Amino acid sequence: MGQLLSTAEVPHEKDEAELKDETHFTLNEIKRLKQEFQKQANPDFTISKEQFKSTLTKHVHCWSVGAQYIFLERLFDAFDTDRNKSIDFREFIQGLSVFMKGSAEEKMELSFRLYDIDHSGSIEPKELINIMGKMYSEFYHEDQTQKIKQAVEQIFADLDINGDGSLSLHEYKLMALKEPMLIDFLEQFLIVTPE
Ligand SMILES: [Ca+2]
Ligand SMILES: [Ca+2]
Repeated sequence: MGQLLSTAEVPHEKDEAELKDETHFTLNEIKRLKQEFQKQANPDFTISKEQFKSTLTKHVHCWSVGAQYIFLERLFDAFDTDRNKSIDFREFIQGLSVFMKGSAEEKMELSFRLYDIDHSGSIEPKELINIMGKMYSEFYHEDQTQKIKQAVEQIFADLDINGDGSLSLHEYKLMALKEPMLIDFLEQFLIVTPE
């Protein structure tokens, strides 16, 4: 798996069938998404961050354009699993499969990656402060920095079980039980409109 599209060419029938097996999409849905992808794609069948944003804007609901921008920036990063700053068709389909149709568990893993800005595999306080700060500044007019820092301190006091100063995926998943608001915070974007 993965090799067939690694050269980022237009996917063939067999790649589409493979993607169907790996994701929650039907073959028809994959073909339709391919057309949508193709409208934006470069000749090597990849899309840049800007192309990604304009492809997904209509699928993402947001209370403000600014929040949508921040969210799509993070989503691009989470979709770009090989971190080459472009999204190939496989990354697109695999990411969308979780985004649009993923199980609660898969969506939680995606939202973990949205917070894990440096791809270290764990969430550090500065990452939470950064994203919550940007999001809240779209929502509130006065400066929330102090409140956010306190909230993040409390989250780490509660959830950083092994005390290493970062949240592992396992610790993050416990947050769903203890601090559902923080998970909902990003997951509210993960509800997408069917076409
Ligand atoms: Ca990539
Ligand atoms: Ca990190």
